[in-house]
Amino acid sequence: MSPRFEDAAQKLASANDLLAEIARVGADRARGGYSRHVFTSADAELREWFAGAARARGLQVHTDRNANLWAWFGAPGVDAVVTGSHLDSVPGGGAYDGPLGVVSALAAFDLLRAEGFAPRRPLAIVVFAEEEGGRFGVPCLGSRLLTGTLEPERALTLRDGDGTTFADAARAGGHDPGHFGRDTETLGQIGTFVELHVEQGRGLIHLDAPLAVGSNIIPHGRWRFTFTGQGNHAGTTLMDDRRDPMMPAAEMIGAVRRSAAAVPEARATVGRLVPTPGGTNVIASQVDVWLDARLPEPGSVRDLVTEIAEKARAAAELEGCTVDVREESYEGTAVFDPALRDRLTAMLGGAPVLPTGAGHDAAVLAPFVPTAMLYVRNPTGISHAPQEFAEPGDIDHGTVELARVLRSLAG
Ligand code: HGY
Ligand code: MN
Ligand code: MN
Repeated sequence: MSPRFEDAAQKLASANDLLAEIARVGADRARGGYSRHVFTSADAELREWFAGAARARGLQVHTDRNANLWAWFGAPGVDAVVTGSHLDSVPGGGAYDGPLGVVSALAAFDLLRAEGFAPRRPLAIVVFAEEEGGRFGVPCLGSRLLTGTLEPERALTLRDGDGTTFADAARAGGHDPGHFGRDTETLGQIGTFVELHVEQGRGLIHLDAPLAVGSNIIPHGRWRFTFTGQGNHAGTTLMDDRRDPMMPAAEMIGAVRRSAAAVPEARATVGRLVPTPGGTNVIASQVDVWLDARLPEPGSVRDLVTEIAEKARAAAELEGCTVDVREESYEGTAVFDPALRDRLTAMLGGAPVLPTGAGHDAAVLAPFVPTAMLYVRNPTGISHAPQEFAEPGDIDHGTVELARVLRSLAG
C-alpha cells in the first residue's frame, strides 16, 4: 500500500464518513434496514446527496438518458476509466450493497486529488439506476437500458406493486422516459469499468483476506409464476368447492427447495409472494410467486426452472387453477476481463479471486467493455438483510486499493 495514500486517507472524508452522511436516508422502520427504491423520495434524496458530494469535489455531474448519474473527475471523454455502483436497495436491505461502491469511489477520487493526480484517461463515477429491481421486478434497469440489453418498450411498461409504470415513476422523478434506451454515446465513453462491492457471501471470511478480485458471475434470472383460481369468501366456501391459487403456490415453494437441493451448486428462492387481493378472510383469486434461480454452468438454470414449472402446473391442475410462467429477467455467465483481473490481482499483492452468485451492473457491462470487480470482506457473510456489514478498516483499505487501481488504469 502506498504510504502517500495512507497519509492522505487520514486527512480526508473517508468512505465511512460518507456512509454516515446517508445513514438515515431510506431507513425502513417497518422492515428494518433500508428500502431505497428507484424514483422514490429516498432515491431522490440519495441522488441529490451524490450530486452535491460530487460537485463539492469539483466533479462534473450529469444524468444520462437512462437516469444513471455520472460524476467526472475532469472533462468527460471516451476510453474513460469508470467506477461506481448503485444506491438503490432491496426491501429492508443492508447499508453497503451498492452504496459502498459509490462512497469508496468518491473517497478514492479525494485521495487521487490530494495526490495531485492528473489522469491521462477520463475518469468518472457512475451511479446506476434500479440495480436491485426492488420496485419494478427487473434488475439492473439503468445498465440494461444503457447497453440496449433491455428494450425500453418493455422497461417503460413494468409496474410496481401499486400499479405505477416505470415510465410514470420516471416522469415523476424528473426524467424523460422518451429518452430511455440504448445510449451508444455514453456506452462509447466507458473504456474500463471497475465496481467495488461488499462481498455477499463468506469467501473472504474463509480466506481471512480483506479484499478480492471478481472472476465471474453465475447465470441467474427471475421468473414470475401467476396462479389463477377463484376469489371467494373464506367463511362460506366449503373446502371441496375451492379453487384456491394459494395451494399450488405453496406446493411450488416446496418444489423449488427440493428441485434446487438436488442440483449441485443451484440456488433457488421464493422471496416474494403476492396474493390478490390479499385479505385474511378472502380466498385469493390470483397469486404471483417470484422465483429467483441461479446455477453455474455447465448446469442450466432454465432447465431447473422448467422442472419447477412442471411441478407447479401439476399442482395448479389438482386445485382447478391455472399457472402462467413468465421469464422476467435472465443474465448468462458474466466473465470479467481476464487481463484486467490479472492486472488487479497483481496490483493488490496477489488478492484472492472469487466467483459470485450475486448479480451486478458490472455483469451487464462485461460483454461490452473490459470490466472488473473488487469485493470487500463482509464479516457477517450476510447480505440483502440489515446484518450486512463491512469493518471500517476494510472499507478504508478497499478505498485505498480502489484509488491505486484507478491511478494505474487512468494514469
Ligand atoms: O440480486 C442480486 O444478485 C444483486 O445483489 N443485485
Ligand atoms: Mn443486491
Ligand atoms: Mn449491489
